[in-house]
Amino acid sequence: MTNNSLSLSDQQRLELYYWMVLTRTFDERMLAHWKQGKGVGGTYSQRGHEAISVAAGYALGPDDIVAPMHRDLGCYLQRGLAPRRIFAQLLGKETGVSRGRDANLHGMGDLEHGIIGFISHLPLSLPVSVGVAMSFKLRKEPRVALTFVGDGSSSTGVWHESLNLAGLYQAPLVTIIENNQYAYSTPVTHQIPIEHFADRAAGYGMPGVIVDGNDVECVYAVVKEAVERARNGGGPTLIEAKTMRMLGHAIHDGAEYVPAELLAEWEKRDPITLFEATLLESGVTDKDELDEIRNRAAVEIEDAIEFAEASPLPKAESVFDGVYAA
Ligand SMILES: Cc1ncc(C[n+]2csc(CCOP(=O)(O)OP(=O)(O)O)c2C)c(N)n1
Ligand SMILES: [Mg+2]
Repeated sequence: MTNNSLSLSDQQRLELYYWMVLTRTFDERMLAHWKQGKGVGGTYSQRGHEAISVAAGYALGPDDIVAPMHRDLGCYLQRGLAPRRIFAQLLGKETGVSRGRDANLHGMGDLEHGIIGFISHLPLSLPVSVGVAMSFKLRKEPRVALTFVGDGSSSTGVWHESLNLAGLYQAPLVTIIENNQYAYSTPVTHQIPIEHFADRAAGYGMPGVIVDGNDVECVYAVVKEAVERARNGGGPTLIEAKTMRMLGHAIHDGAEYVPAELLAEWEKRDPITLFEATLLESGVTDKDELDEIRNRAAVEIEDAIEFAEASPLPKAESVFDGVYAA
């Protein structure tokens, strides 16, 4: 595992903490909402993925483009999508990101924030991101495309074809495999004949880096280094961030197939708890300030829920708005 030296200021570390807590709070309130029968679309918990999605977004420059997936709520938030718009999206409201066309993270993108809408058919955000990266290269723009895939989606043919092209053309691309040990009910040990997904990178002529996906500062350092290499003409990087999916595939899935001991082991390595300990031990902050940040996040998410609930559904006559081919 890579353990790069830290290059973040105390202020930046507190910002990372805020985004992680905001993501966790959103996630917990979203699950509670669905358990009360008030949810609409599919609901994928991000629990355990906060360090990866927040730190990766944080490592990008303002003009870079990111294509998050269904475990990357932290990246959407960190890149500037307001919690109000995301909660409204999940309730299928007119004020949601896709204006009520989908009550899901699927399709949730906003190019004003440099976010490509999530393509549900996994891992189709990857070939699109390779294309975006190649457009930057051909136009000689110092910009980078970053995308995420799950461990399971990285075993499809299109994943391999895309990485091959990215390596061949030296695309300014950073792609992160969020290895959360499961693809729905299939454990990684039943999926690939090698131990590390990152070892596949050699076959595509790019560096493959393994990082502890529950250590936000390590994720930041590794992604930042890859982003700057890509920006400076050094080509693509494959990063494997090891973590654990702490709940089922989606809210309907109780994940009884995941051994309780495995979850208990990973629970001890919760990314937010770990980071809190680091922040306190290194004297960056104190308990009062962490409480204040958590309260701020809670207020923001309650506001988002109130806003989303009070928002209207889209009007039936608007159904063809935005449809440009028939
Ligand atoms: C081509 C395709 N097949 C099946 C699905 C249904 N599906 C959505 S997520 C998922 C599991 C993906 O596992 P992984 O890539 O490990 O991501 P994780 O959910 O664990 O983050 C499946 C089978 C899909 N979206 N696209
Ligand atoms: Mg997975």
